[in-house]
Amino acid sequence: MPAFTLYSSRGSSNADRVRLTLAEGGFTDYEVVYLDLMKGEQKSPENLQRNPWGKIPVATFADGFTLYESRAICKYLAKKYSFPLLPEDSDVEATALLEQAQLVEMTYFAEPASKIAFEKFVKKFLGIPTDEAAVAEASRSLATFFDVTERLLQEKDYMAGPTFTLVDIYYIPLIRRLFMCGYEELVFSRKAVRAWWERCMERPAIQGMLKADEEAMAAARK
Ligand SMILES: N[C@@H](CCC(=O)N[C@@H](CS)C(=O)NCC(=O)O)C(=O)O
Repeated sequence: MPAFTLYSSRGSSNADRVRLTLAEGGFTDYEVVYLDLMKGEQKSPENLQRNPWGKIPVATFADGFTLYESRAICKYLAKKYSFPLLPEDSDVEATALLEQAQLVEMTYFAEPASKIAFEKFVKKFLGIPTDEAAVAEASRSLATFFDVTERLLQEKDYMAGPTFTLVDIYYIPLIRRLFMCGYEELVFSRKAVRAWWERCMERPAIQGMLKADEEAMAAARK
């Protein structure tokens, strides 16, 4: 019996955050159950029981423990299975800096990035017109975010400090989604941000998972 079940949906950036964490931890003892978001399966009574907000990802464990919110799942898994993606609890300063970096990612990056992904990716897919004013505002916020990050990355190699952590993983799915929406220059026009991105993309586990996903998508299109 697998250690836990991950309720996911194909192509979900929030679920990919969890899958990347597991890939980095080299952990494969889990099963994935895909819900069809277009059919509204995330709002089924069974999924609302798992996650009252009616979303994925959700992780359920054999003992009944259930967790939703992708970043909470990532952190729990990293702690439970000792993935080397977090500072030691005894290092209170490094732990506080990780917390700070996590809040920065959620507040100043994920908010506008999700807005753009929704307007330019999800709405396009659903055939709904894009709110260009919302996109323009989110683009300005993201440019400011990457300008500040460019300065911060002069002093450190990764988002929370000198080593690769969960926070770096948190960025990857939404940055890839921004690339799909034509926003590559946000990363590639900034030297230190670009170097950080390349460091992340060179990691074998991340490379392996993303390559396998691309191959699976290409095979599904055939
Ligand atoms: N903050 C949540 C966001 C979860 C989320 O929005 N998931 C999307 C899929 S990527 C979803 O379930 N959307 C369907 C819906 O909102 O009905 C997390 O990080 O897990």
